[in-house]
Amino acid sequence: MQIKHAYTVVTSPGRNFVTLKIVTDEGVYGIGDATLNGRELAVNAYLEEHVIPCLIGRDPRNIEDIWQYLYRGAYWRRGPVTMTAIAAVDMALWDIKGKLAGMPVHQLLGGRSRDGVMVYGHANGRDHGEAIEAVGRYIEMGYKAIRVQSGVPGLDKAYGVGKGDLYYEPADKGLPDEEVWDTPLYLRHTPELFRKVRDAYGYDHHLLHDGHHRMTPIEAARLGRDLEPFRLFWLEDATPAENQEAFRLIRSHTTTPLAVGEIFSSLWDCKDLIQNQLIDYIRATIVHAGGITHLRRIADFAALHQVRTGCHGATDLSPVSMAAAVNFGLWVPNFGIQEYMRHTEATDEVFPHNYRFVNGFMEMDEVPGLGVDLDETKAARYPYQRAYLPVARLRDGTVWNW
Ligand code: EZ4
Ligand code: CO
Repeated sequence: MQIKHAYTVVTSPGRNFVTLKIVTDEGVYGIGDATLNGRELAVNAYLEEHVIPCLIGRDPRNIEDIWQYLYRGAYWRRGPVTMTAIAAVDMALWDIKGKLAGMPVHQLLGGRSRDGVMVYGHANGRDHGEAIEAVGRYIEMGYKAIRVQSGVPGLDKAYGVGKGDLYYEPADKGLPDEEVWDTPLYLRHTPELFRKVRDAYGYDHHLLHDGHHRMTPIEAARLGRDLEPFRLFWLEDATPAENQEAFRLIRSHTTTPLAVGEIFSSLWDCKDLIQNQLIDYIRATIVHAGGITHLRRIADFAALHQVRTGCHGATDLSPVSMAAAVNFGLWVPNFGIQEYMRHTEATDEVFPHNYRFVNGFMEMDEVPGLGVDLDETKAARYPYQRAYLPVARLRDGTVWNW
């Protein structure tokens, strides 16, 4: 069996997605997500110019060999563009293998460890009142776990506050927007937000929060402490993690569980965090960390250190990624939680899928492969539109972490 051809599809049903399709000489095909928010065309060119020509003629069943060929064989290792491209190939090959076997990918990985994967939704509002109301709507929808983000009085914009109710999308068309950020203001208002949410709804639901890299380690330590009475499921991206040592300081001050890793591209980004048990949840995800083949390695290493998975799953990860994540989450023994942001209806139509939200959990049937497809006719209706994530600056103009 050989890979006969492969190509990418760029589509923008509300936001940009890059999808790789690999077709075999026997007609079986697989798809993989290759979307890197704000840098979509870099991955597209990496695949078209440098990866696809090397795939033609290879045996698509040799997933591990192709992974090693693309990782070691490039000489230049790691990095988000490379690892997203490798992930797209890897996902498509697992999809093909599942279809050949007549089994879902979670069966190939080792079968089901659970019936469904717990997901968390995104309640947010321009102020505490709106955010608290939004939490109520997520509880009504059946969510067991809810991330809460609110605007901060005195700031025009804050991370995680959407324009509409259900479809949070951080990227904007055109060149990057710039937003002003003020950490002391945020630190003053955030514990109060969680006190009000607990007062309103009690302690029966898991609450999560994303600091989105804005704090220094000592600021994050303070927030973690201040949030302890409200029993968070996790505080995410408390501080940037290029320096993995930075988490030691946060860890030594607070028992609020810590999650990090949505921008990691390999095990090497989280090796120290995991082996020193500086975090509780690893958020590395299939599409940005080298596919199922590599995320499985990260998860197995994490399991040795009692760190559980909490994969990224924002709207910039396509339904192909979500289908892969649900398969992975059904299997992985040290599963923690899966992020889930609803895609627009147009996106769901371009990517018909089997996974579905049932009472706080994502479920899927025993369908061969990943259980997701790409409708290329519909995809062609939505041409690429340049879009970027915002850039943050402090009040004096200094560029900060968005
Ligand atoms: O900002 O996916 O936890 N989720 C997040 C996301 C990220 C976007 C960046 O592309 O932090 O909203
Ligand atoms: Co995040």
